[in-house]
Amino acid sequence: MKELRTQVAIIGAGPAGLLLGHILHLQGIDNIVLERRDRAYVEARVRAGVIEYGIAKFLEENGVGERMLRQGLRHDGVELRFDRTSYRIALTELNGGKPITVYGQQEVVKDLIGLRVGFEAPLMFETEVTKLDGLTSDAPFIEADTPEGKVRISCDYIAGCDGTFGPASKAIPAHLKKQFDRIYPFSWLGIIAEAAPSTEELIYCRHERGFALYSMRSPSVSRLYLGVPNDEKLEDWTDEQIWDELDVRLATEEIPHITRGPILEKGITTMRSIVIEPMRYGRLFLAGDAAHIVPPTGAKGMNLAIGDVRELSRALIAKFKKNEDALLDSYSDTCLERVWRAEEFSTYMTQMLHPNPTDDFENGVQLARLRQAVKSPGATETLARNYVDLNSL
Ligand code: RFL
Ligand code: PHB
Repeated sequence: MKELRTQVAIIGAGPAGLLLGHILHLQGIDNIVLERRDRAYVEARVRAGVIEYGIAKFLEENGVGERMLRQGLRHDGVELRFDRTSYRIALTELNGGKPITVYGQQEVVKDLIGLRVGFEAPLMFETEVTKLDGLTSDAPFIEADTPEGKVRISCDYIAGCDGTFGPASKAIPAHLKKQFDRIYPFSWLGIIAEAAPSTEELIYCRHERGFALYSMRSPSVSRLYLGVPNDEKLEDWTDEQIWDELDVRLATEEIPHITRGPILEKGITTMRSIVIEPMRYGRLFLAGDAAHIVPPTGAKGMNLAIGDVRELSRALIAKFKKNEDALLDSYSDTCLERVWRAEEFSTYMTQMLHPNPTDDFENGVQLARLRQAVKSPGATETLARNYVDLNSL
């Protein structure tokens, strides 16, 4: 078996793993990023779209903002729509001038991979980590399958940035780990279409037939979602049926029909919440989806992942540069406070926007919450602050 040595072994080349690797590299801390998929797959994976204010600033500070600043869309508000009426939440105005940025996660990933390849820093694709060991010793290691055969990497620390299904969180012994779970009875059917958005700002819509979200990626590309029951099959929807349903749920006098165009991608995402505690076991640190999942209604998943990396990079830099352990020791608690806050906000947004076909009491409560969100200045401000900058509050 081939043997390698590094200071930090990073599992996963999603936004969390790539950004952590990039920041450590800038500080001269050796690291290897291992990714089980190939580069084309990772760069094409369509996911998040909304970047919080403080998270966008953090990307800029670390030299990852150049294309985001040029091509990302600055948004100053979002719309909540229910009872066939639209209400604008003035995000920037309610946040001391802070906007959000709409910029696709796969673009962030492409930018990070471009930087890493440019620096010739180690990034191994098609390399699946199969074992993590020695986590409570001072000589942890991982083993991985690469296209050239097995490799063993010994290191000082391991960063588990390997998403929901990766091996890192499973390496924490069951009796030392708690997992908090919630699965929702609905999913999102999402499309990306080559169609000019009919709206300038995102629209979160509660319609009695189900949730709908109007988002976008550029002046010529729309990103749209429909809330559907969990047993819904993608094959049961023709493109025309998807557009028709979006029209029904999102139509208003101003936008009677959504601009249609060729659908480039479609998929179904189940809605779930997960928190794993703690986010550290010995020399293993979890970051991003490896430690927590939020339903996408609050647009928090990638932001939380980057928030974790902000903490973890600081902690590792303090350890390697000044031999200080304090930030590593507080990492899990510091992150979990922010994570639970994001879970709360994502639950709030999810619950009030997805009508319940079998419970009209629940529907009454949802509408009361939505009315409060748009009519009570305190509630509107809280929503705006959480939406724009939760990870930096
Ligand atoms: P990722 O992106 O899942 O990356 C983990 C990587 O680890 C690799 N991996 C392994 N590599 C080597 N060996 C192994 N054994 C491995 N096992 C796994 C995987 O191949 C993968 O490349 O996790 P990361 O970096 O923590 O990033 C998290 C985000 O991807 C996620 O939270 C967001 O996409 C969530 N999300 C949203 N977040 C936002 O902040 N704003 C949004 O607007 C937003 N919208 C969304 C979303 C997620 C969605 N889906 C599809 C779940 C909308 C949707 C529809
Ligand atoms: C997206 O643009 O993909 C998007 C936007 C807002 C969300 C979730 C996804 O809450």
